[in-house]
Amino acid sequence: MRATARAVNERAKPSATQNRRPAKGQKAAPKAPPQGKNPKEASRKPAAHSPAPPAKKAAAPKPAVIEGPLRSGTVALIGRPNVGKSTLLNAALGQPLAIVSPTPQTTRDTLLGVLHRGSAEFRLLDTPGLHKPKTELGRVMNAYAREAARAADVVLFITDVPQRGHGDHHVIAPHPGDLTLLQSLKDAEGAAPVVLVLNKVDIVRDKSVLLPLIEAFSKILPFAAIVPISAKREGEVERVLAEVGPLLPEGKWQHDEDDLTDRPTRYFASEYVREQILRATRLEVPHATAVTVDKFSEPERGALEIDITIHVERPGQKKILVGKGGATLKQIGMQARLRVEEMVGRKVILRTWVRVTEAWRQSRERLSEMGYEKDAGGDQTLLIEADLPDLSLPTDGEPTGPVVIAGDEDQEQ
Ligand SMILES: Nc1nc2c(ncn2[C@@H]2O[C@H](COP(=O)(O)OP(=O)(O)OP(=O)(O)O)[C@@H](O)[C@H]2O)c(=O)[nH]1
Ligand SMILES: [Mg+2]
Repeated sequence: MRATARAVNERAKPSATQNRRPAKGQKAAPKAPPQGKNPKEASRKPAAHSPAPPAKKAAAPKPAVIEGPLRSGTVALIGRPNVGKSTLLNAALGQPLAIVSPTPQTTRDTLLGVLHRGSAEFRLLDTPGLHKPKTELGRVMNAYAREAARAADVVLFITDVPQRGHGDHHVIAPHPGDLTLLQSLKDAEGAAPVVLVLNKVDIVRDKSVLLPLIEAFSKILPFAAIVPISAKREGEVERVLAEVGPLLPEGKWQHDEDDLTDRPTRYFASEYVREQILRATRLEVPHATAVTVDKFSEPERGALEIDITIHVERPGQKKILVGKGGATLKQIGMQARLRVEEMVGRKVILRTWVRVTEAWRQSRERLSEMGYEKDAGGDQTLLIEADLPDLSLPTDGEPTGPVVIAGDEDQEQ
């Protein structure tokens, strides 16, 4: 029996109420459908937050229909930084729970998102992008991802479709980092089935590159399925869920249909401040920033009060964050407050301070104080940190696993 998502996320145990979808106008959600009931109806959850509309609306596929016995399992979203793991999680949940940005290493720890489709309960675990770490923080982030992969019932390996060949290679080929990561998945004993998601197909002009790429990937590992999608196009994630659902172990659901995550509101308050910092600043500033919650008070009535410290490593970074006359910090605080208010459906008072905490990314002690614990150690041999190997591709072996081709490939954004 594998570890559950709750066990993976034990660092932040939620209260019973925090475990519920923290949304405005929350209604008692329908319970798990008895077997045989129309799974389409059962699977339609009202989204509390609407996802951002896609740049160009594609014909939305129907929600994935998973029939048969009740299933429930953990699905680890694994991959290099910036490939779209958090975007995929949000698309599946139908709301922007996880923070997303064009800056690699946006996600710093695991985030559970629960959803149900027909008879299947998916416990999706977003993880930090696996990378070659330069800091202790990077090592902790990798450990989270490795542990999530080790404990998962299904691994969703996500990659983005490269725009160009790597290095001297002019042909489009799997990213060298993917080769390393997939090889370690292959070497792991008793490993979970792996579904490959080729994300960002919307930015590929010449769709004819997709088939050779799929073929190259399928020689690396016997994937249960390979699904090219654009996580940004409405509904395309449903094809991924349709492939993953039947791979989940049979068993009773562990969550109600209205459960969304096991992280408490204070976690999202700090994440949404970090999200605004990612939007407002560039280069090393977002990477050198950590956000901690000093005070979180949730009175019966009135506003929720949150005091937040933003840690940076150098006085120059503090200056950038605060901005002229405090304008940048004010904007960050205001936008983050609106985001938390939308989530909790009540007024929020959010106060922010900026503090220089030198070299916090290299200090185990500081990281632990900030909630980044390397307790997720697990099997260190699985998914070793992604050293970039040479570009030689395995040439033997036949393609394996079903290949699901995007239905509307001709639609460009
Ligand atoms: N064009 C396009 N962009 C995408 C797609 N999916 C994600 N992105 C963009 O890619 C960037 C990275 O997305 P994230 O979801 O933050 O990626 P991630 O894998 O979670 O990144 P880390 O948390 O850093 O590991 C963001 O700017 C997204 O908007 C897609 O299907 N198409
Ligand atoms: Mg992410």
